[in-house]
Amino acid sequence: MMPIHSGFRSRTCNVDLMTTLQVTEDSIRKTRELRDEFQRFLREYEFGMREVETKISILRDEFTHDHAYNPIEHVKSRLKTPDSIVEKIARKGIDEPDFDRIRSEITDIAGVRVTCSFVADVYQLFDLLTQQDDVTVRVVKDYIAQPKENGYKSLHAIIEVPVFLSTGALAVPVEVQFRTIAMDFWASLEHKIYYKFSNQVPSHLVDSLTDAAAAAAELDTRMERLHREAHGVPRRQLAPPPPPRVVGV
Ligand code: 0O2
Repeated sequence: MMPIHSGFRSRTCNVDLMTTLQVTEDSIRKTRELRDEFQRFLREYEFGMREVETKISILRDEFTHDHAYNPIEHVKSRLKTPDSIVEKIARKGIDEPDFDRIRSEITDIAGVRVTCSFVADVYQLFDLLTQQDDVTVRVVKDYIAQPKENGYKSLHAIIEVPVFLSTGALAVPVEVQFRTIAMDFWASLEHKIYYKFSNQVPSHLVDSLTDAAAAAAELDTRMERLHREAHGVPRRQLAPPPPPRVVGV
């Protein structure tokens, strides 16, 4: 009796085990495929980011050699982390995200931040980059002309650049943020403060930050005036004053 019973039990176990193994192997294969697709997806953005970095660095080198002036203080690039992409998917309420949906709705997966010496440089670089033939401007948010309520200033542009892969050309969106050193200093401190207080910043600090933003703007104006006086740069040689730009063109 025992062996038959055991045999029966063991057959059942084998059937269960086979089913379990099949499911597991299948899910492992699917997970691998998803991982590979996600890596490919992120690589597109990395390539787009590199194209923009190259464009900026060419402009910087050309300025330095031909105009004996470097309007760029520093450039930083970053790819959004998978966690941060997932957070943004949730924040935007994207119910059933697939790669196409993420591509069309999350446009700041690749980001390049260009920190310039003066406000005039910010607009000049923006123009020099966005007027290039292979660059398509999708959205401009001019938080310099229209600062955010908390005092945040920067000129944001979502641009599309072509990336040439073995499979053909691909237009990749890259968010480029242009700002001055003073704006950058303020934004980075504000970011750290919000992080420290998990977004619940005491109101007196919020007020101080708003004051500091005004002080940073005043510093920008004074430094640019000083620079102009010291170098005898007449106004007309600098970039033309920025036209008011519509947020979310
Ligand atoms: P991280 O880590 O810098 O990437 P949208 O993308 O249009 O749906 P979003 O993301 O609000 O909406 O766009 P927006 O207004 O262009 O801002 C995007 C980025 O600008 C932020 O990226 C910050 O880098 C910066 N930014 C905007 N507002 C502020 C601000 O008040 N303070 C600081 N310090 N930075 C700001 P992420 O995705 O928040 O983060």
